[in-house]
Amino acid sequence: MITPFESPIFVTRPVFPDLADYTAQLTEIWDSKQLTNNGLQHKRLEGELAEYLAATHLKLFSNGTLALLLGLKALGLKGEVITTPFTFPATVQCLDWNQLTPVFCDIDPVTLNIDADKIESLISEQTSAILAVHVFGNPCEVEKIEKIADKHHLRVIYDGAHVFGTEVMGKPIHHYGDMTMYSFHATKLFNTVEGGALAFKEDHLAQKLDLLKNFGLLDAEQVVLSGLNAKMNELQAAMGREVLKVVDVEREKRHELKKIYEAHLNAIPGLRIVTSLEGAASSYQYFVIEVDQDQYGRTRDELFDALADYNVFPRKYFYPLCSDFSWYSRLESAQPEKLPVARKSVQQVLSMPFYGELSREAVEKICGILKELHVEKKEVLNYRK
Ligand code: T4K
Repeated sequence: MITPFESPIFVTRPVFPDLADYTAQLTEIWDSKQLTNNGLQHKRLEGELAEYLAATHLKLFSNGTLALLLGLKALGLKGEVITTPFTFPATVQCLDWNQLTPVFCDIDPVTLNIDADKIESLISEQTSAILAVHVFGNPCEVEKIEKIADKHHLRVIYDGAHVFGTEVMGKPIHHYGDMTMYSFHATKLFNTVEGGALAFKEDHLAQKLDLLKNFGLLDAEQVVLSGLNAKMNELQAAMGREVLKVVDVEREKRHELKKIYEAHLNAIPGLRIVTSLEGAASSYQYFVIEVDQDQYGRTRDELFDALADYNVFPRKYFYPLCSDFSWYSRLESAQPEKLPVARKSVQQVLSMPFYGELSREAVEKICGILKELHVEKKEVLNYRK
């Protein structure tokens, strides 16, 4: 048996900037006496990110969830929103908090993104938008979704929590749809510890979002709408400015690790690498496999448990399906038979350790472990007895 790792290997590790550089930013914050409420660091990061991502408008938030929640609010959506059951709970919880009803659409078996070909049949008179997720950093079929939305006069919002800096057909990914949310959580390729942003094109949304994230305060004496506190503070913004300096290096390191995983895993029966559609880019946010029990000889859950003995701790992103949340049990679109692909994938996915600090040797060893744990067909018969 391959010897277990000495220390635990997690699904990810945050990107840390140079400590001395961050400390220098902190000194500036200390001198300025401004800790939050649209200070200098906030203004600078907003500008730097808009430039880096080539966004017409970009607004910062205290986290990705509040960015999405308030983005949906700013668009004034009503009724039903077609979305995916295969996502982090935040996506659909943002609909709940806006009194919008999710209509769950099944997913594509290759990318695990919403299946664009199944959206149209779910549109009703109540539908106001499509909320799609670029799952694991692999882009949705943005052009197909745009055509459907144009035909039926629907808004399109992307949960782009996983697609920082990704392009589709030579354009920044937020070019597609009315609005894209980015998450800058510690576990994301680009982080501000906690944080998020909205990228959008319509000018009138800029002031609305500024108001929504700051209690609806127009000035010290006028409250013009019902908002929330969703502001990014100066320490977060300064962290982001330093992480932005190293994010390209991080992406390149992950690119190299992905190649190593691919080279080894393609030879192991029953492990499918979740990929982008032909020709589409990936953000290198997660490296995800699907475990086919018949060919691999173990279920995903058995593999997950076995990896723990080697001190390897992947994650079952995204398990459970959002459509299985108890409060959706009466929704027709949440019924298990309506979502066969999502239902199968949710039992098979495993997000493997994937972050720049992980060494080449560690990835090779993880692949060796995956090979060691593969059970040959004749062994499977004995194993299951
Ligand atoms: N939409 C989608 C599609 C999302 O995936 C997410 C968030 C959102 C929306 C919401 O965006 P935010 O509001 O979060 O900006 C993590 C993250 O908390 C969450 O941001 C992320 N998606 C989700 C996929 O993963 P957990 O509960 O799995 O995280 P946790 O704490 O178990 O961390 C995973 C591993 O990372 C740990 O085993 C060790 C490592 N880690 C983590 C942290 C926080 C570290 O080494 N250091 C750290 O500081 O949710």
